[in-house]
Amino acid sequence: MADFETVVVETDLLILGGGMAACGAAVEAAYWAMQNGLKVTLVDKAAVDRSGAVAMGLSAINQYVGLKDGANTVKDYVDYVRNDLMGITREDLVANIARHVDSTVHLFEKWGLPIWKDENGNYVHEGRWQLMINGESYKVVVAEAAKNALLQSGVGQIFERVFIVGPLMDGERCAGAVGFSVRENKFYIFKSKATLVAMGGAVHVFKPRSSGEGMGRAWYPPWNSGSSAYFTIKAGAEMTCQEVRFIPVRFKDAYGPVGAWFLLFKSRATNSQGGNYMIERKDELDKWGPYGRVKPVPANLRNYLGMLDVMEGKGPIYMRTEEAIQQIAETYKGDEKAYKKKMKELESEAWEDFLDMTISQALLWASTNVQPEEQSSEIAAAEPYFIGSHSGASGAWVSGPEDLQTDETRSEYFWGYAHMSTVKGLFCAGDASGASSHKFSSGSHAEGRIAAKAAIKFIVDNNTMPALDPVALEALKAEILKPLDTYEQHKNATTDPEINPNYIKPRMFMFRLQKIMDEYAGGITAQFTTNEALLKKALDLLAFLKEDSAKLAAANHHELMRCWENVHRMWQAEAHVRTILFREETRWPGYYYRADKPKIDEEKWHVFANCRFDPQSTTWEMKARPILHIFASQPKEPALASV
Ligand code: SFD
Ligand code: AMP
Repeated sequence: MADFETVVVETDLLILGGGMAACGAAVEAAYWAMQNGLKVTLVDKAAVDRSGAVAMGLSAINQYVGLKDGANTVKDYVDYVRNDLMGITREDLVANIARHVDSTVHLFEKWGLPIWKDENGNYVHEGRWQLMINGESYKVVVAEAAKNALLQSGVGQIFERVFIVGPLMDGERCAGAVGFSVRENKFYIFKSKATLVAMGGAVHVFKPRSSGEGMGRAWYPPWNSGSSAYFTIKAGAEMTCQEVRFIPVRFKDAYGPVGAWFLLFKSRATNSQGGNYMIERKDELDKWGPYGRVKPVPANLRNYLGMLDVMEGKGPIYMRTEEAIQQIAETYKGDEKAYKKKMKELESEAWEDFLDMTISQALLWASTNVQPEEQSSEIAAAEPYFIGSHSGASGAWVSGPEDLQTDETRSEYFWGYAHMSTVKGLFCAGDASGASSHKFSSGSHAEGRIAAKAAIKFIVDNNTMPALDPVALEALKAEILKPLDTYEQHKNATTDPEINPNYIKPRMFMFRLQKIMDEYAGGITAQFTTNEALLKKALDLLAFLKEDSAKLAAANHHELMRCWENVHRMWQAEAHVRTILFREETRWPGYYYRADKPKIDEEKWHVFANCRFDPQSTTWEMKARPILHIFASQPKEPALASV
C-alpha cells in the first residue's frame, strides 16, 4: 500500500471547507468554543485566503435585507425566494438566514471590505437585495477574520491543502472525517463530536461549454466538486431538491455575471433580430402556474424565454451594454464635461464588475477589442451546476430553528439543532444545505455562523467522543489510497501513462461522467431536455461508471485528489438523476425540461422531492415532504453572539 503516515486529529467541532460558510462558522464557533472550553478544527483542500467560489473576489453582496432602515422585512425576502424557486422553499431556513444576514454584512464592513456608499453615506444598491462592493479582496478579508478568530483565541487550528474524502460514523452519529494531504504523504483521521460540512457545490458534473484549451473555465469554481453532497449522502443524510440544478445565463465563453448589467445598468437582452424575449414571449409565462406572473420573473423562466429564442434560431442573444450605458449617460447630455465624466465612470464600473470577480471576462473583452460602451456582448445559458446558495437549491435536508416553527411545521422541520442534517452531529451550511436558496456569499457566511452556534450547543449536550473501529479505519485508508497503488502496479503495461487496459485516469473518468449527464440528463447538447427513458439509461450508465471507479489510477497526490473529486461528482450526478426521475413534472423550465411531463403539476408536486441513500442496505429511498408556511408573525431579532 502507498506509504502514507496516518495523522490522527481529535477535536470538538470539525469545520469542513474554508469558503464563505466555513469562515462564518469559524468566527462564531471560536466565540462559543471559548465560553465552553472546546476545540475547533477547520480543514480546507486549498488555502483559505483564496479558496472556494469567492477566490477571485466578487463585485456585489447579493443578500442584504436592510432590516434596520425598514427597507424590507424578513417576510419580503422569503416571498422573493419562494417565488424565484417556483414555490419550492423552506421558509423557516430562508427566514433564519435573512434575519441574520445584515449583521454578517456589517461585520464584513468592519473587517475592511469596501462597500460602495452614495453621497449621503448610504449603501449603493445594485438591486433591491444587492449591494455593490470593491470586492477583489473579499475572500482575503473574510478569511483573515476567520483565521484570527480561531488562531488568536487559541481554541482553533487550521489545516490547509488537506482534501476531505468522506465521513466517519459511529453508528447513527457522525464521528468526523477522513482525507489526505495534497502535498505530503499524510493520511488524516479527524475525530470530532460534531462536524459542519461547508465544502461548496458541484461543477463539471455536466459537460461544460468550455472545452479544449478553455477546459476548466466555468462560472462556478471548478474546484467545488460535489464533496458536500458526497459527504452527506454517504453519511446517510436525507437530501433535498437534488433535481434543482442552477443554470445561470452568463456572458458567453468567459462566464461574466449578468446581475450588475440587468439591475444596476438596467440593460436589456435582445436576440439577433433586436427582439426582447422578455416582452415578445410574455404570454409563455402564463403556462407556469402562479409563478409565471410574479415580479421579478423567476430566474429559470427568464432563462427559458431566452432559450426559446435560441431554439427558434434567433440567436445569438446579446446584452445591450452600449445601449444601457448610453441611456444612463443621456441625462448628462446638456453638460458636455459632466457627460464625459459620467461616460468614463460607467466605463470603469463596467470593467471593474468583471475585474472584481471574473477576471477572464475582462481578458476576453480586451483580447477581442470589446468596448462595452460601443458594442453588445453575447450571453448564453451555462452548463448546469449544483449549488444551494444561489438560484439552485440542492443540498442536505436540515432542521430549522425552533423559534420560527408553527404547530404545523414543528414535526416536519425541526429536530433539535438548527441546520443539523438528519444525521446526528452533522451540520451543513452554504451550498451544502438545501431548500434555502438565494443566500449567496453573505447568507452562506450567516448560515455558517448559525450552524456553528448550534453545533457547539450539540457538543455541550452530547459531550462524548464517538468511538471508531481501527480495523475499519485501516480498510478506509487502503480504499482511499488505492488509485496510487493501481497506478504503481500497472504503469509499465503501456508506454503512454494516460492509456492503460488496467486503469482509468481521473480526467477520462470525468469525461465519461459528463457525456452521460450531458446527453441523458439534459445538458447543453440535449438543450436541457430529458425524459423518463433517457434518465433510466443515465442510471444504467452511471452504474457501469461506478463499477469502473474501482479502477481509478493516480500518478501523484494531485491526481489522487482528482480521482476522489470525480467520485464525488458521480454521486451528485446519481442523486440528481434519481430525483428528476421522481418528480414527474416540469417545474423549472430553463433549468431542465422533462419532455414526457411537460407541465407544472401543482396538485401533486407542490412538495419537496427528497432522497436518502442507506449506507447499510446501499439502496436509495425517494420521498415527498410537504411545503408548509411559517408566517403568522414577524420573526424576532437576531440571536448570534459575534454581531
Ligand atoms: O454575481 C473542500 N456568488 C455570489 N455571491 C454574492 O453574494 N455576490 C455575487 O456577486 C455573487 N456572484 C458570484 C458568486 C460566485 C461566483 C463563483 C461568481 C460570481 C463568479 C456566490 C457565492 O460565492 C456563493 O454563494 C458562496 O461562496 C457559497 O459559499 P460556500 O461556503 O457554500 O462555498 P465556497 O465559498 O465555494 O467554499 C467551499 C469551500 O470548500 C472547500 N472544499 N475542502 C476540503 N475537502 C474537500 N473535498 C473540499 N471541497 C471543497 C473549498 O476549497 C472552499 O474553501 S454572481 O454571479 O451572483
Ligand atoms: P447574477 O449576476 O445573475 O448572479 O445576479 C446577481 C443577482 O441579481 C442575483 O441576486 C440575481 O437573482 C439577480 N438578478 C440577475 N438578473 C436579474 C434580473 N433580470 N431580474 C431580477 N434579478 C436579477
